Amino acid sequence: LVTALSLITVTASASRPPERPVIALTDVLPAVAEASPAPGDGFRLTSGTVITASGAAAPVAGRLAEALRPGTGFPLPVVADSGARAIALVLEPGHPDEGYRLDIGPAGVTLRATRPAGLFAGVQTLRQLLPPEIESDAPQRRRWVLPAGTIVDAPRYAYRGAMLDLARHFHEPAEIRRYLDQLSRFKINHLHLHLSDDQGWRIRIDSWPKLTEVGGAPGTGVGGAGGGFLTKDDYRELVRYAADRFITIVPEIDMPGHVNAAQVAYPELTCDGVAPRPRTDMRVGYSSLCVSADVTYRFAEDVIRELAEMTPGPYLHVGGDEAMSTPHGSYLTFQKRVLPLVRKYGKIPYGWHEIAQSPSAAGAVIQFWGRERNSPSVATAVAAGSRVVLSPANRSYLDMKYDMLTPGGLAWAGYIEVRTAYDWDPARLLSDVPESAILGVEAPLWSETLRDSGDIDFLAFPRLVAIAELGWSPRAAHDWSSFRARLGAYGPRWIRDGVGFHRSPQINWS
Ligand code: TNX
Repeated sequence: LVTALSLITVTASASRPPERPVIALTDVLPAVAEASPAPGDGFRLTSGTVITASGAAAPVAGRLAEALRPGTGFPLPVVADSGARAIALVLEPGHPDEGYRLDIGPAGVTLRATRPAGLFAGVQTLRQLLPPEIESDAPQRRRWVLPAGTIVDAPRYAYRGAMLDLARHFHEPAEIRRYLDQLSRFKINHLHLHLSDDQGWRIRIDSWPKLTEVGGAPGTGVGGAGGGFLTKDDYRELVRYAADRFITIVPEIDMPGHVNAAQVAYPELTCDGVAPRPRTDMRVGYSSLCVSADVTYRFAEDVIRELAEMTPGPYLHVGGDEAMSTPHGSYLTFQKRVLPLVRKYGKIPYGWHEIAQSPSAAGAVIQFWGRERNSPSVATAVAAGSRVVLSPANRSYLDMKYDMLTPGGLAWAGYIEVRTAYDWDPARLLSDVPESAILGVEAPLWSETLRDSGDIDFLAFPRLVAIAELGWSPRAAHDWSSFRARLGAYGPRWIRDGVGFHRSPQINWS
């Protein structure tokens, strides 16, 4: 009888094609920390596959199902438990923060993490292990097979960010949601919104209503095109949308420079009380709040309080860059009063690296945008307990042109082709700052030349992925030829997803 049964099994398995995956376990962006492929069949998704999850894992399972249903046409119900062939999402202790373990075999898939954020990261990996047609919005007739084996993965840095400048050109909530969707694919977990600058003010502040009535009016922004601002409801909705994708919104109000739009709306924010003219050019460094005036600190406190009230995330960014019209002593006076206000409203102060010149920046997060290999003021702040987010302009600025021929973008920090964005080590950028003080990396996208999502796509992709890999993957995984191959293979996903990425000549796009 035993022999007869095994004969039947052999015949049955010989009559169906092997479940051969088309993607290897390591073909993931950003690179996974550890992958152990297993010989034999992978897991085949069918119309009978179910996703199991309970409690806090259920919403993440819902996101997975939403991602896989359109391309497969399968129902993929999310259920509490089942004996059926399943993709199981399990929350359990013992995994690192945001880390996960993914086991794939012919009988099923198990994704384990300690927190829902870890499951979500694992879901992004799982999506990339299916063929690119999975990105289609209509059912594709093909086999859907995941490669067999185990992935154990966790981020190198806690902070992996992107920044979008809404001030120079406003971007509608729908465009921001679209960017959030793309960012979440690559395990980016912070979106920094640059909400005010010389050309415009983009977030409603109830106690200073003219900020948006004037500073967000039509015609505000570079070139005088567009205009607009986020209402408080828009902002809260974006915070929620981002949180569903395990992304924290970091709001920035830039002070004491970059304030021309605020001063046009409220001339009392200048020292002579005279309103400056609205600005639609791209110059920087000419505006400053009046450091000796009390109204300046009422303004700063009101803005910080209202922003803190609608921001659940831990950080509040107060700019501080390029204050070329604020004398050094005044700059220090200003930061001494303003940085503690961020703490007063329960947030961790965050600013561009110029704030490190102020002793009040102790314990703040410092965003380094320079190029130097050492920065004495940043090192001093680090010694006083500050942590650093790295955004070197000549590596991570997504608004820099790729090369001489790039339409749009700027070039003051140099051209940044994909390899330039990829080939650096966050642990070694600042020789006088220990790696333990590096909170992570961020890729800023300033919007002087950006009008719409097409412009965002073209400058952000593929370079954003290079920064995402530097932030997520262990240094041992850093490898240009591997990155280049994985990026080339990702092209068809972006095409299906309608993302107009730069076809970098450094990459063989498949
Ligand atoms: C510098 S870097 C700026 C921004 C500009 C950007 C353009 C930094 C903190 N400030 O005001 O938009 O260059 O690349």
